[in-house]
Amino acid sequence: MSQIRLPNTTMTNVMSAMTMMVVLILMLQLHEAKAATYIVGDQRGWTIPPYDNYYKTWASKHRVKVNDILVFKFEYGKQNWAWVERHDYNVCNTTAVPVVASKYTIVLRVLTPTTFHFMCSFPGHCSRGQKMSLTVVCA
Ligand SMILES: [Cu+2]
Repeated sequence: MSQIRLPNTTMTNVMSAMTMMVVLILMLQLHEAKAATYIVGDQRGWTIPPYDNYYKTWASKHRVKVNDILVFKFEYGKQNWAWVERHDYNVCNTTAVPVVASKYTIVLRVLTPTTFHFMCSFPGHCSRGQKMSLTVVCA
């Protein structure tokens, strides 16, 4: 039986290279596992909530990070979704909102660690609590 004997230094290099690969793969998997998907409002989705602070409470219970995904689910024609400026959010100004979507589901991947302001721009919905300020933190 023949045996191939690697010099100790080469063996050490091979071993450390293998170890590094394993570490890199683990890091990639951890990174992948860190990205989470959230359904805003949970089973209730995006709608006029039962009480004013419903979405504020929801936002405070979730630590949304960069690269996470937010899903806004709502009934077409009954709600919509708008990404607005803070002052419009604060006073529920439903005119001149910059982004409005009226599809059934909005899926967003948040890429910036900042505070977002969302609302429904249907008259009266924002003032009844269908609004959410969400601070996204670094991954
Ligand atoms: Cu609405």
